[in-house]
Amino acid sequence: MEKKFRRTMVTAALPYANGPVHIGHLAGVYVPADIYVRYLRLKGEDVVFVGGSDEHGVPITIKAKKEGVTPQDIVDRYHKIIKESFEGLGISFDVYSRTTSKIHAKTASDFFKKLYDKGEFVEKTTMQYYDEEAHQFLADRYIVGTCPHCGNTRAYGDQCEACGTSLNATDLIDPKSAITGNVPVLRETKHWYLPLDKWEPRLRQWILEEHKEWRPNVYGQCKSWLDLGLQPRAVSRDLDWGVPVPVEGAEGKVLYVWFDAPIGYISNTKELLPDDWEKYWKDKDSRIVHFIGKDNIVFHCIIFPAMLMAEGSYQLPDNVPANEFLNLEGDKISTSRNWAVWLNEYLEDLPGKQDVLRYVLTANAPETRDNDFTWKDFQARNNNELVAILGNFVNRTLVLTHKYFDGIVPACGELTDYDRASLNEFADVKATLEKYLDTFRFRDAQKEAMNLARIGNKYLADTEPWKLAKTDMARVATILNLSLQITANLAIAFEPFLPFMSKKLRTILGMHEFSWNALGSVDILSAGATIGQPELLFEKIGDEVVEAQVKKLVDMKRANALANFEPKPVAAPVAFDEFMKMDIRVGTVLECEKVKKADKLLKFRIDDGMGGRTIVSGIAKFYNPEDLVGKQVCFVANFEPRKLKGIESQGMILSAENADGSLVVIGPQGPVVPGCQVG
Ligand code: B3M
Ligand code: ZN
Repeated sequence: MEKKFRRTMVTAALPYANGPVHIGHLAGVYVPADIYVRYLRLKGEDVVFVGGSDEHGVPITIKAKKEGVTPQDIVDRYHKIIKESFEGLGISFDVYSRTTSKIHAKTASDFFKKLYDKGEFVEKTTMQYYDEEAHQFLADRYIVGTCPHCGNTRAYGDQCEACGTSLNATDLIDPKSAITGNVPVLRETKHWYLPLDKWEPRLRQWILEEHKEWRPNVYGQCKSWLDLGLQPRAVSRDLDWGVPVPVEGAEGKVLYVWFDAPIGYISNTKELLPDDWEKYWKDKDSRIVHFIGKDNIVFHCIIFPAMLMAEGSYQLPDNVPANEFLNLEGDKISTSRNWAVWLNEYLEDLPGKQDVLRYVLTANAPETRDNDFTWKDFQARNNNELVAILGNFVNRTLVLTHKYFDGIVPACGELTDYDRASLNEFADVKATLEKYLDTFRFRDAQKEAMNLARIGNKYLADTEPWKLAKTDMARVATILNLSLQITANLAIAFEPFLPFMSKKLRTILGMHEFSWNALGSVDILSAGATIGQPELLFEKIGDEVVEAQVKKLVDMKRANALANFEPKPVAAPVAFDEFMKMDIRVGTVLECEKVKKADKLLKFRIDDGMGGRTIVSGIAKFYNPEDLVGKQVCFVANFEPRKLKGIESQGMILSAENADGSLVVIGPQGPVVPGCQVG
């Protein structure tokens, strides 16, 4: 299957500049892309890694409106944060630019113009929603309404986030303008459409026949899109933020963000290589690889390729290794609910721990299915793998070299059978790593690199050089020479994954030059060379660190829920008589305790002024039982008794459900004699 390519263009999805990037983006796109690029560079291949911020589109203008600033202010703010945080994590873009750059406006505009001049677009006048108060058409997210598929009342004009269906604004039930809340009217407007149907046969052949090696999730999604049949897609919008449509009579219209964004890859390459960019995109012996998340598959595998086919002079991507999603603590990552670990905050909260995050995200990479990030697992992987295996082996080797040989690489003597067997175990590490990396299996590749450290650890534990030091220094020299060679192998093998650790280790080992080709060999370090002072590569992470992170998450989610609360619609009316059937009383809590084997339930003994009663209530998650003793509560006194976990509950304690789902017990504002009625 391998064709021989002379150069590789690697792109990573352009993040929207309307918020920082989070661990979901990193695990899905940027960490794998960076591993791949570092690997190719180490092999000495010609590779260019292109990224940038996606600064157009409706969400950015909505955010700007909300904050009372311009869209440019928003993208300036987040472009800076995103760019700096990528640098902080060692994501080694050759260029990280933005779609508001001049060069991009020209590239995207020229691209459109070329297709326009070739007659590749279909012009259509259709009815679209218009807000008469805001005097504008309501593109994409400017329309909200009820999803016709799942009933979500907050679906957008382009997509329902609850069920994932992509929508047309006119599909929505009960559409409203996101700007004014008004019911929009329909007005005529003209747009340009790319007839995807025209390219369908070629796309089918190219993907379904010629790229069977693509990941099953990518291939499968493409197949289902193609099997549904492709329709013409509008590539312009009525909006004042974006690249203007370069056609007479198109005032007030811009290119659709998904038309200009992928062209951003090309613009950014031009910015980096003004004279040389074309060969990366157009030569037959160049290869293009797009790293993206699964929600971007259709754009990169169908729409952008159709644009490139229509343009005519570009190569199509060779592979699109899209990942599935990463969840966080068992819950879907969500920017709007603030359920995310933001990269910029991580770098501030856990300074110097870039490689730990990279390691954990790769170990849990959602390559074949959605995966979960938890802080407990983060801690365990750091403490049990990075510290206990990799750090421990390297540290022991360096410390022993200093102790017995004053930090000079000792000469290797004759090898024993055991030495040979150990060396054999990692003889094919290079081939194995390449097999995985070439096929975008980064989890397996990282595991293989860690295996090398395991072999080293076992070798030291089995040979016990510290016991031989008094009797057989020649043997100690051989053991440490081999251990140092394994350490040097680790510095190379881990460079794509843990570049900060690798650099530190190479500095200590004095490996000023190093290459992928040396992997697997045991003469990387020469006898007599000086080794620097040992430094710990990784430190243990304590419970308090991860607990603080979990607390931060929960607090953010809560604050967000409280701030965005919308009351439920009021229930159907009830008559006074009906209401009066309910006998609500005030009581004083005499005792309160947890119910065994039921994590939600508390058992109350209540002074109800009538001899007392027992009530079981599902509020255990929100209260410490002892804090409620002595408090007055309201309860329904004529609620039919029922058994909960074998306890008869004689009533129901009233509580309010807060916006975050927590329950707050209701009681009188001043002291009331137990047994008095509420009404
Ligand atoms: N900005 C969508 C996203 O961040 C979009 C990617 C563009 S890649 C050309 O999911
Ligand atoms: Zn829906």
